[in-house]
Amino acid sequence: MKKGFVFDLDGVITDTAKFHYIAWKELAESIGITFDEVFNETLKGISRMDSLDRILAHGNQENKFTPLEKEALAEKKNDNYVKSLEDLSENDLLPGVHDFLLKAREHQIPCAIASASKNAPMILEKLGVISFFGHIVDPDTLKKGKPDPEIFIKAAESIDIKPEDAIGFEDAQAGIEGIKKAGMYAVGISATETLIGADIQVASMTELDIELLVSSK
Ligand code: B16
Ligand code: MG
Repeated sequence: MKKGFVFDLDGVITDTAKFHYIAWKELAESIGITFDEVFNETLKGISRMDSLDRILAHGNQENKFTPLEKEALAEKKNDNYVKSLEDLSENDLLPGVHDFLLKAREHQIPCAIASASKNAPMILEKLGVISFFGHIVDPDTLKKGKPDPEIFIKAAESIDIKPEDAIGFEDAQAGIEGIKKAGMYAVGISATETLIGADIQVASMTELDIELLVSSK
């Protein structure tokens, strides 16, 4: 029997990837780096500074900026990103998410968030679902980002669940790898990509049966 749920945010609870894309594209193009949706896919689940490093390497500019200048670039991107989230509301929850969270509450299954996003608390507040989560891992407290399992282990422990008794929900390959390294059951959520290593994969949360899921080995 599984006893707790750990959710990624972007791509699982809501789709903020398109807003990240627009903000990174604007930043990249302002320093002469071309940026497309294919490259954007490689940034899913990757922290803000690691994303910037990947973008700079993609444009052969990895040694062009000092650490302070890089901080300023990341801040500029984040300011634009946060502005684009102004109208985010419960209408932006991905299909099946609200029902699934209600059922988890009915079954008294504790839930936590394991997102690389420092904006997670603000986003969950705007989506009207923050009260469903017992804990949101602060990415600033992590030594390593996904695919390291640290964020998933911390999330499970924060709701008093052993990783082997938890189910993790992820849309990104790096996240699935982290969940499996943490010793958890992995639910992959993607309609477009095959998530290697996921114990099951669905296109959206509407396909999930909570009773069946908690009884999985
Ligand atoms: P922020 P997740 C990740 O969210 C996004 O997928 C990734 O594109 C983003 O760079 C990262 O959060 C950091 O976000 O700039 O808001 O701190 O999928 O881990 O929920
Ligand atoms: Mg994600």
